[in-house]
Amino acid sequence: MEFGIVGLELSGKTTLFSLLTGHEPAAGHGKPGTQVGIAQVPDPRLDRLSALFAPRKHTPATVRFVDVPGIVKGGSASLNVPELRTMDGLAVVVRGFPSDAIPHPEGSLGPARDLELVETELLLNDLAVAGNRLERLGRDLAKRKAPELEAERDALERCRVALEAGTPLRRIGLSAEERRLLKGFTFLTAKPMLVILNAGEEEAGDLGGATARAGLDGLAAQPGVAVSAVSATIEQEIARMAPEDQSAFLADLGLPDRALDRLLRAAYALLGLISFFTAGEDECRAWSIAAGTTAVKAAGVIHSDFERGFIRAEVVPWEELLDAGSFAACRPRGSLRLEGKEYVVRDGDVITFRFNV
Ligand SMILES: Nc1nc2c(ncn2[C@@H]2O[C@H](COP(=O)(O)OP(=O)(O)OP(=O)(O)O)[C@@H](O)[C@H]2O)c(=O)[nH]1
Ligand SMILES: [Mg+2]
Repeated sequence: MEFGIVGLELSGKTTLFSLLTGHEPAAGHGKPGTQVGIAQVPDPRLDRLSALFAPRKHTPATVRFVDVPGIVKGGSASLNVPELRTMDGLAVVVRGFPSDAIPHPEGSLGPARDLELVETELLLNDLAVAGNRLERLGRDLAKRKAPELEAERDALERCRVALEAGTPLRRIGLSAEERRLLKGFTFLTAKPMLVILNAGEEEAGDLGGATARAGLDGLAAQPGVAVSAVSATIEQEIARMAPEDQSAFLADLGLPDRALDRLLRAAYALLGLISFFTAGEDECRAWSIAAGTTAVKAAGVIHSDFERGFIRAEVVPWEELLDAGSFAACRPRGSLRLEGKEYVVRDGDVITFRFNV
């Protein structure tokens, strides 16, 4: 899974990126302003499985984050970052922390206004992409009629009308066919959006209240939108501490959990992702799949051979495996099930795939 971190200038994007990935960007390193980092997805279930199997390898799921330069109002070109286009979702950071030392590009705090500014720039960027393509399609269609091109034009036209009315594409309910036709354009407003309020330290103990006061809590009702909150600087300080010290500081600030746990949980829910595990003495590993994925497709996430030569899946829910203490002990209890290709994998399943190639 990949998320692009976007937002107005000085909203705390890079601070949040470092907090999530542990990657502290060095000045002048790589492309100016664009940073890529990997977050390991915390999962206590995987930790418990590793405690049981003591495997040679412990492999959490990962999420890739890309941190890009701030969006400048009226400059939707600042969104022309190739890395952003392939992302599964966008994390939009809006500033909620007061500070006299750090200027706000709009001159004052206004999280809801800032989000609207970001949304406008996303809309304008998509509109430019749709407009360019429609123009070229118009020229091509004048020369020769082609049903595939006409279908593409109709889908793009529908997008343009929505975008001009200020409606992000994630809200217009694109059909599967329209999605197929539009896939190559990687529209930014079609991507799921995780809005992250970056609240001040004094609000860290009441992030839910901060989100409501900022006028952002209603957003989560929109399709493809989720809302979360952090207090980036202070939470980054906590993230840098030794794990055994973190909970005392979290409790002290009134934070319910670590920012990493909170944000990745929100991101998984937004994208409709669940986790299954493979476990043994060799490796305990978490895999992310879309909810509703069948066993044969889940096998393919591990290796295409697993999918091609799929015979069956041996499935046990993680708690039952831990209760039993080993796969062998699951058998007499009847908790290890044999499932076929069409079995729909559940969150927390531990799966051993049998295959033949
Ligand atoms: N007080 C306070 N300061 C913060 C917080 N988050 C970020 N900052 C500060 O705000 C400044 C900008 O933070 P960055 O993380 O660099 O913001 P950015 O959005 O990446 O900025 P650009 O990439 O320049 O657009 C830094 O001095 C941070 O230390 C916060 O939660 N509280
Ligand atoms: Mg930055």
